[in-house]
Amino acid sequence: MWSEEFAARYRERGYWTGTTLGEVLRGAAARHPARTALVDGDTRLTYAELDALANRRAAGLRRRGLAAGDNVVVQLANTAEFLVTTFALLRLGARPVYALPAHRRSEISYLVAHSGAAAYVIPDRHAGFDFRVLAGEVADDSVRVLVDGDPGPYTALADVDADPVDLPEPDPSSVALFLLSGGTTGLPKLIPRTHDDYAYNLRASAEVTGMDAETVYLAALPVSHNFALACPGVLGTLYAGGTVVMAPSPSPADAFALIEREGVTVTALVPSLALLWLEAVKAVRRDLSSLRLLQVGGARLAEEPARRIRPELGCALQQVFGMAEGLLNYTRLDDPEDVVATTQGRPLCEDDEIRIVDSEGAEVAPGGIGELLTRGPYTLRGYYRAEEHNARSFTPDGFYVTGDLVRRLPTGHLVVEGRVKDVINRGGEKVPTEEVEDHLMTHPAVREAALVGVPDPMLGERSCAFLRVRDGERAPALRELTAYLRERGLADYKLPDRVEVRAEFPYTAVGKVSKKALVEGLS
Ligand code: OOB
Repeated sequence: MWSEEFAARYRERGYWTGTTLGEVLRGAAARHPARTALVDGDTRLTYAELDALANRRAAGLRRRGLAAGDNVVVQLANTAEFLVTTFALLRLGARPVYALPAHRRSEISYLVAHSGAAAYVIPDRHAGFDFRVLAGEVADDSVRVLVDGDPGPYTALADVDADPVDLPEPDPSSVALFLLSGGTTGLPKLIPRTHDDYAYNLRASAEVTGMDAETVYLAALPVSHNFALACPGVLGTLYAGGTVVMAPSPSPADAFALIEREGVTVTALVPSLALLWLEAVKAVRRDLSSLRLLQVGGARLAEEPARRIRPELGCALQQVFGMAEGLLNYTRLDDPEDVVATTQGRPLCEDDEIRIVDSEGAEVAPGGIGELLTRGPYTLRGYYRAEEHNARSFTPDGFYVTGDLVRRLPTGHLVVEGRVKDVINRGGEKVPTEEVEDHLMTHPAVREAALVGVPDPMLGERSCAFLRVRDGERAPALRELTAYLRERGLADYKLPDRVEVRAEFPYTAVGKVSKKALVEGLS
């Protein structure tokens, strides 16, 4: 957490206002109770209704034994229930740990154990998968399983309901929720976000995208991810008094129909989906004229598609270079077209401190490429329960070491040039190589494994598993390998796209596998 000195500075400058995230909804409901807050299929909730549901759910959770300070793994898709549960937990002071819908036994069992979860919230089924079966595998009797839909042997969320009670307001400087890190070694890390810091995050983001009560935001990306949650995402939309429209998927078929039906004005995509939309818009005859702004982030957007957004989708583009750890960079609505097409934006806050350093930690010359370090009012100072890892991820004076290689223009805009961290960015989904390699290495035929990103025109990168096989063993084919990893409970997006077998691996001078040489040897 931040020192008193920094906390005082951030309060004094008005970033931290002492508002809790629960109050964000309460305030909006007081200002415009009758406006539509949320659309999910045929469900439409006004601000007053959403606020009241969250209060009832909070009281219901408390009656079932949940209390302030409890951690709760939430794995819900883009549904109304996601927001009701989120605000109920926030008001209670219980802390959501946001898992992605794609996560499976390997990820969830770790999250439940690492957070010491008191509860696990799931849909009954989603995208053809039965989450109750997963719950049976990861949750022992100490973890209460709450189900949106048919509960099976567990508790239905709909029954977690009671007359509202007065709950003490959580301390605004305390942890409100946990996001998952996409960009670290080994297992996913938990990022603590406080009420103060996350409220600033969503408020300032809503301002920088020009959100107001007329905004209709389409949640196309998973709302359990920072981008669609609070940059400005669904929480920023509610703060501004606009309407959140939950999309069942980001496919052009689903999304375009909702844009037309609900008059969507803003949405956010990863670059691979933006490419897909650009292709689909030629064939799908839907009225997208309400769309004012498309945010694109999560991975580098190439200049060519960036320049096609306005003429072909008929809306402005905003590039977003962000991270669950905090720092957000946005191109501004009044930036020149060239800046919007060729940079990944500039920091959200004047007090986002940026350092760009070489491998020795010395600042590079202005305009040079180096690793981005950052410190500021909404950037974490340490991961949850990860002392050893924190020693490597932060400088002694508290800068977060992002692992991203950037260059800064005289205007302050950043261009992302690459990365030094060992993560594959597969269309915005972050594949932590070490985690997958550890799984690969458990395969009986595998002696050594290296997961490497290879360039891909659609996703930016795909993953290739390089294997050395044990003497006398047959190399597993891609299908066998992915089946094996699935069996181990790994999320689908982490499965290798390709397998290559090598007798020997190239090594660097310090004896590490040279992933660079492996990729260069590919045909
Ligand atoms: C977003 O958050 P995460 O935590 O899934 O991933 C962060 C990492 C960054 O460190 C960077 O490596 C990469 O994703 N990234 C980009 C990028 N935006 C994120 N790389 C190049 N260009 C971009 N525009 O991905 C995220 C969080 C909030 C808002 C938007 C994205």
